[in-house]
Amino acid sequence: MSINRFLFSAITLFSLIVSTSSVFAETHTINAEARRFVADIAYIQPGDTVGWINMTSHNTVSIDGLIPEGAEPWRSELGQNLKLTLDIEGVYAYVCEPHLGFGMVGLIIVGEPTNLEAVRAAALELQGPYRRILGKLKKVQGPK
Ligand SMILES: [Cu+2]
Repeated sequence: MSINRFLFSAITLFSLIVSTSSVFAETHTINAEARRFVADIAYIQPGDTVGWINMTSHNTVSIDGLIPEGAEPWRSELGQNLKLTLDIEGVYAYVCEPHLGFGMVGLIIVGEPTNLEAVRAAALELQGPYRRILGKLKKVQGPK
């Protein structure tokens, strides 16, 4: 086998592995526009990735008790364009700490919002500007 032919086979095999493993996973962009996230409610599927962009002067911080059980909490650095892959189904609530007072909060719904009632109950306990999350939660329809 010539070296070219070997390389061709190796590349073909590699492409096949890469394409089959990512065939269903998508990346969804959340744009930090002025003092809001667009989309403020992102609907994605388990295994998809969310990527926050234009995060200069912003951050994204998940809220304890307002993400599905077993999911990893997150906290980005100020100005960091964070990418996260979310595998566990449910509702995830997060805020931008510097602009929380402006209502810069967001939700990510992975698959069905199976934990919506638990998240709503936990959100009722929040204080001050964190309660802006309640308004967003009202826009989410319960699981089918
Ligand atoms: Cu912000």
